[in-house]
Amino acid sequence: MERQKRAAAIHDISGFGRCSLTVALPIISAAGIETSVIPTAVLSTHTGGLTGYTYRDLTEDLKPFADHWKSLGLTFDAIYSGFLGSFRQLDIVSEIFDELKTDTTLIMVDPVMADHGEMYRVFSRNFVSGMRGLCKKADIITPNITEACFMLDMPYKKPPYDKKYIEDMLSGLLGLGVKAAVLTGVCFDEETLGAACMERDAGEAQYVFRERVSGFYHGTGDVFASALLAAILSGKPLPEACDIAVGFTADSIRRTRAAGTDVRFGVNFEAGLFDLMNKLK
Ligand code: PXL
Repeated sequence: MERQKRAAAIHDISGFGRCSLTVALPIISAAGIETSVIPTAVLSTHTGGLTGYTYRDLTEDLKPFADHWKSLGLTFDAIYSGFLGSFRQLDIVSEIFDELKTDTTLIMVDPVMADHGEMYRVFSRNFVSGMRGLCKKADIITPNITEACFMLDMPYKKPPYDKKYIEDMLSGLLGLGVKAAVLTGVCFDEETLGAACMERDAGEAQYVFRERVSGFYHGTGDVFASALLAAILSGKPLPEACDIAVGFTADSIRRTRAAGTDVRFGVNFEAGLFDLMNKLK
């Protein structure tokens, strides 16, 4: 039997609202990958449109978590970071990458901090340069268009986009030193939405689209990135992994829209896990 892969996910736990660890853990685990977690903060809900949430910052716990794992000799096939609970965590997570990675560990950074042209309320603009630094340590990064614009100092434009804008952005992201960049929220028309990826060694951009569903559904970036990592660790080449992740995310959004669920409650990815498992076999 093949050795079971092991990933570490470094995100917050938002108790309600399907994002970060409540998404990453089930999706990566469903792919048969052992998934360990380092929680960056514990909130009652995410911060996107819900108010009155509790917020327990776990900055002081991150390094002791990693030190303990190191003392146990644990190794990881991937370390995947997402929403960080404080500015200081940018440096701490960077140190954790150095501490826990081996020659074969894939480092994936989702630079969660902004969307639709604006920073998330909990982050200030000085978070951007720190996140750019963290991205430089990654093998693969998965920003949305807003995050990519902020990190590259490019002007944010409203969709639809043209190829030059997207490919300049992908080249700029590769210029940070990563092996691969995956850009989410890519669209060239009103009907479709998807992702674009570029690998340092392949050069050409690859695109994946699905039919667009109207509305801004919360947590879809985390659903996408988690499915992408699950597919990569299952041995899929990056363009195929992107296709699987875009399909999984689009299906989750479609289901949620059909049910009339509040967009802040996250998407029904749960009903798609069986399908995802079959695709990853
Ligand atoms: O889905 C990104 C995310 C993760 N975690 C928290 C968030 C957000 C986006 O708003 O607020 C706590």
